[in-house]
Amino acid sequence: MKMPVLYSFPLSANGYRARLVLDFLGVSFESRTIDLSKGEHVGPDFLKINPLGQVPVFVDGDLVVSDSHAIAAYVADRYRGPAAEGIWPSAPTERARITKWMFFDAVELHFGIGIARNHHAFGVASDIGSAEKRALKALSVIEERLQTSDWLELDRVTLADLCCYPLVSVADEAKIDLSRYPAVGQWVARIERLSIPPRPSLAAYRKALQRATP
Ligand SMILES: N[C@@H](CCC(=O)N[C@@H](CS)C(=O)NCC(=O)O)C(=O)O
Repeated sequence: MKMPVLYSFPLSANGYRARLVLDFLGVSFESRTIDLSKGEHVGPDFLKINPLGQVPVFVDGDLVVSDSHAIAAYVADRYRGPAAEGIWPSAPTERARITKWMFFDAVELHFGIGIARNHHAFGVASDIGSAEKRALKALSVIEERLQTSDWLELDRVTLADLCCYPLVSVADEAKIDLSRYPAVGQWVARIERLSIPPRPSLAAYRKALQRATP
């Protein structure tokens, strides 16, 4: 059977989300880099895979899944076992509680922290005031939730946490100070104690590029 392929870019928080879930579940996959800085995401070959020109994309046989949240849900259904049941339980009520946070990430954290990070770290022009306002509001909601619970839903780590963590983890690159959100900081540390790949980091990426340049 052919190994599934994840198309991604090391600095992409969305790509990281897909990789995080795949690694958490111990799924073997081939990793292919689409270099956004070189415009490979809008090249004809990649546009055939995702006409939106975005990473990540997960290709499993004939199936092509774009969007990190869709990939997370798919792999947790496809590679069923105790770990997948833990992070993505079958009960509709539990799924609804988790899905709510996956959409919260895709909308509130993306248009808040994600846009602010693109602005500050990658120089993408945007309405930074409105992105920052949205980011702070979303972090306040997470902070309030985590004041009475270790995890966003249920009594353990789930896709709710694994999907919201990537953008929260790069808040520094969005020039957002997490020290104002102590419960969020403790939750980040709790997730980082799990066996997960390191978060995307512009500084680490630049260092790696320097090392690779003769
Ligand atoms: N909702 C999508 C968003 C994907 C996305 O915005 N990917 C960015 C990289 S982090 C991208 O490919 N941007 C290139 C572009 O939109 O031109 C997801 O969760 O995967």
